[in-house]
Amino acid sequence: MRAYYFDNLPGDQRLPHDSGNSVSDETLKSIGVLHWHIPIDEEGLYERKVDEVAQERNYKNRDVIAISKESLGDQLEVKLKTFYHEHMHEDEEIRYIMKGSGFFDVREHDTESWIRCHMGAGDLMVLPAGIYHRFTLDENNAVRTMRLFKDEPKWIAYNRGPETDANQYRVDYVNSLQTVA
Ligand code: KMT
Ligand code: NI
Repeated sequence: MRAYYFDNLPGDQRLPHDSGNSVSDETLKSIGVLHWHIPIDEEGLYERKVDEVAQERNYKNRDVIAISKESLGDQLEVKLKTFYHEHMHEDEEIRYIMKGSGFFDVREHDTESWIRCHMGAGDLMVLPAGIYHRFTLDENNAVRTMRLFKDEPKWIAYNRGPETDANQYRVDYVNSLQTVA
């Protein structure tokens, strides 16, 4: 996974938009974003390693979704619009890329900059509850992702606005950042 500051220039969301400024794991960690790489191997050893992370972090449920023209047809563009709208969840967002690739953009709270994370097969990422983020496919235009959840899945995406700024999960997230600084 490579992380860098988004360039904020106009152009298709699927393009890299790479400003050339890389973002370190330390910076990602400071905003609560964690990631691992568990290669997808033919013997299926990755499944056990994903199970280990899931067990350690108490993720009890999971599913696999495909985001592609093939699987979603005309709904692909609709779905992509929703995913690319800046939002938050009241639970961690855990994604393990099994095939294809895509971009997770996360908001750096201090600077309001977008950090773009390019995720490919084998990349596993955890976004904390309350972080503002968005997702898009890249130019390969297809991804197969495992979604992991603690207990029952909380599907709701809250689009950013005055209400989400006051959401308790958002407030807790912002407070967690201030204790580090
Ligand atoms: C989300 O909530 O942002 C998503 O689930 C994005 C799609 S998962 C590749
Ligand atoms: Ni999300």
